[in-house]
Amino acid sequence: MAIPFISAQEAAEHIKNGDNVGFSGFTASGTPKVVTEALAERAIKEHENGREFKINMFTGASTNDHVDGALARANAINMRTPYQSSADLRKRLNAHDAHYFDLHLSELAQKMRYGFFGDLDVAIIEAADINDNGEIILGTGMGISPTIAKMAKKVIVELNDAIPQTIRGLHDVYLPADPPYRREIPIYSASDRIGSPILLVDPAKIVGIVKTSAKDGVKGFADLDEVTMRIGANVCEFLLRELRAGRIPKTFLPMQSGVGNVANAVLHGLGESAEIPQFEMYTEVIQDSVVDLMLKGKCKFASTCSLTFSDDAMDKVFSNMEFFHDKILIRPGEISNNPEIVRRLGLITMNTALEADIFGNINSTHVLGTKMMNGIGGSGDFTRNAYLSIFSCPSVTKGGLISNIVPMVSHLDHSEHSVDVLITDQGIADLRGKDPVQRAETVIENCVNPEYKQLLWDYLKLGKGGQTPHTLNAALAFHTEFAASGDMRNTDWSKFA
Ligand code: 0RQ
Repeated sequence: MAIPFISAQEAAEHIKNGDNVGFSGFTASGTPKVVTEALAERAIKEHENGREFKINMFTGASTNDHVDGALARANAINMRTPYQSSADLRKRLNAHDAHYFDLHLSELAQKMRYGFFGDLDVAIIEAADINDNGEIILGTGMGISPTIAKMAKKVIVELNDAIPQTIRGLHDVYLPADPPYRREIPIYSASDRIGSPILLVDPAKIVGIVKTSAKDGVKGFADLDEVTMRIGANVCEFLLRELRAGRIPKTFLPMQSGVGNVANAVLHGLGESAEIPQFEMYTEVIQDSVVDLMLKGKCKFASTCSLTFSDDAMDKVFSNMEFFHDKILIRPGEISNNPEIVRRLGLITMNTALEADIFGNINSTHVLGTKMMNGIGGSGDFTRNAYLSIFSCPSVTKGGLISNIVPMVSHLDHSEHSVDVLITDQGIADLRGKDPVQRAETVIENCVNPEYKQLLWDYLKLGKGGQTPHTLNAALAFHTEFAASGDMRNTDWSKFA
């Protein structure tokens, strides 16, 4: 029987208050765009009529404004996991209007299959194509799609004709068996294909197809500023140093890079360096810079969970698929970020910190210790298992009122045990093989902004010994000082002596 075409409003009627709902995609790429807008309108009407209407949301990573933005504004989210970057949702979860729990992106799909979060009522999946046998060609991001397609009682498909049909063949849909039957995931190099280009969904579960033409709407990048360029240059310098010393093989190793301007600057810098050989990427997101690196012949291959490209870069790729089709694979998040593969392939990982402490611990998620920014994303999946893990951040933020290097992080995402190198606009701190005091000396000397150097040397001197010589009542003084006077530079250690 043919799968019916339905309106976004009809599709939204299939979702009930309290339902667990799974979403395709990863970042704005491959994420649904119209059913959630209809759902948000419905939630607003229900609330106006005095009825409760909130859903529990499971996504690949962050989404787009049609999903997190619209549903947050409608106050239609009871629970949300695992990563988000919406200003409206951020407000809701920091106010506990929405219950948010953060976890490593590679873990969500398997934890859903293990039954940790209950049944999945509905999956909303964006497709570039679908037939009546339930064979789906996914959009530009895969996320948790294979798992939600399997688990959901009902599936709604958003068929998006803005996705070029030339995307066919880029996906590698694969579901690992669950313990005790799991075997090794047979990826031995970044370009190994292990699954199918098609996602198969039981057609009996598909309640309807909703048509859309909305683009992913990924924004392009701001021009690189001086701080970002200096961080990028420092990361490149460090990698070259490692290559020359033979600690990175001459053939190089696959790279993972996070999202944002710094990641973009680093990749740009690698592209400019004649000494860096051709390399591959095994990562969760590829951005515009990777398209240029491929065209230049610098990046040979990218395994990813999404194509987080601006419209221009997307057009460049999809109008030249003869060139790109054997250079990109889009995988599920649990494979793109899989710790087993990260360790096996020996990835060089590059992620961004909100703040780092002098001992090498990293806070990637909580602004000033309490307010959630985005979530841990895939940074932990990669960092913990890397061949070489690098964190970078600007040395200061808010014009110097905040030092991003502090005595003790106000929230811990990546511990000292997982961080090999810290890089800021000021320089490079290689933390490998150093004890905590040696690490602190290296970080203060090389990474801290001159306006905060003396303050941090003085903090180190306050310590009365121990493996990690913290002064516990002073360890968060930068943060309490910022809360009191709005400027961490006013911190006065004499209060703690
Ligand atoms: O505030 O928005 O008011 O200007 O935080 O800071 O410098 O613009 O940083 O956009 O590169 O994001 C860690 C959040 C960095 C991101 C994080 C303020 C600062 C600004 C943002 P404004 P920037 P970026 C791959 C891997 C975790 C997940 C991850 C992230 C705002 O990289 O979410 O790595 N990482 N995933 O002013 C108070 C500090 C601050 C601070 C910055 N120390 N204290 N505020 N800010 N430092 C991607 C995926 O997993 C999908």
